[in-house]
Amino acid sequence: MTEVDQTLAERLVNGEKRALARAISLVEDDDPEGWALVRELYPRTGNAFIVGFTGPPGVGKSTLMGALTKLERERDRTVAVLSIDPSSPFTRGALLGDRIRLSDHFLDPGVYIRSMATRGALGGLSEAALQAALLMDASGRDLVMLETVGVGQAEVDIIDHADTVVLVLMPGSGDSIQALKAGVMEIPDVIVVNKADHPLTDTMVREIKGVLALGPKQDWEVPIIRAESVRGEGVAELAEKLAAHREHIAAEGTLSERRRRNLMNEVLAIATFRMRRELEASVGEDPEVRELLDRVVARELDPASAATRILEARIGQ
Ligand SMILES: Nc1nc2c(ncn2[C@@H]2O[C@H](COP(=O)(O)OP(=O)(O)OP(=O)(O)O)[C@@H](O)[C@H]2O)c(=O)[nH]1
Ligand SMILES: [Mg+2]
Repeated sequence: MTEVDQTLAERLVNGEKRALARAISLVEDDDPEGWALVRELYPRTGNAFIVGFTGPPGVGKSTLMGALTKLERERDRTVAVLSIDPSSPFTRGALLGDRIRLSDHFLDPGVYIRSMATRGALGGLSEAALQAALLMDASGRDLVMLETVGVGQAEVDIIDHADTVVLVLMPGSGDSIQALKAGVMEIPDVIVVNKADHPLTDTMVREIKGVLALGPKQDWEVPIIRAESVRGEGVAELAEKLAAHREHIAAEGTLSERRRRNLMNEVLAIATFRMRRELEASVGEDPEVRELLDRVVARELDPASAATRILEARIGQ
C-alpha cells in the first residue's frame, strides 16, 4: 500500500489550504498517494454540510455561491467550493476561478475554491470529484459546495453526494421546467430563480409552483427563492432555507439515510465504472474474450451467453 505523507495529512486536517490543494492535485493526477490520503482521512469526513448547486449554464450558480460564501464568512464559517465542468477544456480552475470571483476570496484562508474539468488517466471525472469532495470535508470546512452544470442525466453525478440540492434557474429556463415535469430531473430541495430583476420572473415562479404541485406531497415544501446574486439579493434567504432543510433532514433521520444511500450509490458507481473499463480493455487484450466475441459474430454463440461467460470468468477471479 502506498505510504501517506503524514505531514500533508496533518496539514490538511488542520485546514491548511495549500495542503488541501496539493492533496486534490494528487487525486486528480491519479497519483496513488492521493487515493491513500483519502483512504486514511475518510473516517474524518462526514462533518461538513454538503450543498450541491445545479442548473443550466450561465444562470448564475457561481455568482450565487460566491455571494453565499461571503455571507458564510461574515458568520465565521469556513467554505470549500468544487466546480465540475465536464465540457470545459480548461483545467485547474484558471477559467473557473475568474467565474467564481476567486479574487474576492483568494487571500482568505477560510475559503478554498477548486474546479475540475479533466478526467484523470485512470479514474473518471466523477470519481476524482468525489475524492476531492471528501478531502474538502476532511479538511474541516463547515460548508462544502459542489457546482455542476446540467439538467438531469448529467454524466457527472457528484451532485448525488450532497445533503441538500439547490436547483438554480433564471427566467426563461423553460427546458428545466420541462425536465422537472417529465421527471428527467429529480425534484431538488431548494429552487432559486436568479436574475429576478427580469420581467418574466413571476411567470417563472408560477410555472415552477405548478410543476411542484403535480408531484406527491412531501414533508418538505420546496422553497422557491427569488435572487439577484450579483447584488447579493436573496442570498440571506437561501442561507436560511439551507439551514432549515438541513435541520429538517436531521430531525427526520433522513440525513443519515440520504448519506447511506448516496455512499452506496457511489461505491456501486465506482465499481461499475471500473468494471466497464476493465471489460472494454479486455476486448483488446484478452484472447478468450476475443474468441467469445468472434463466436458471437460467427453466430455460434448468442450475445447473452457470451456476456454470461465473460462475467463468470471475471467475477470468479
Ligand atoms: N442580471 C443579472 N446577472 C447575473 C446575476 N447573477 C449572475 N449574473 C451574471 O450571469 C453570468 C453568468 O453567471 P455565473 O455565475 O458564471 O453563472 P453559472 O451558472 O455559474 O455559469 P456556468 O458555470 O458557466 O454554468 C455572469 O455574467 C453574471 O455576472 C443576477 O442576479 N442578475
Ligand atoms: Mg459556474
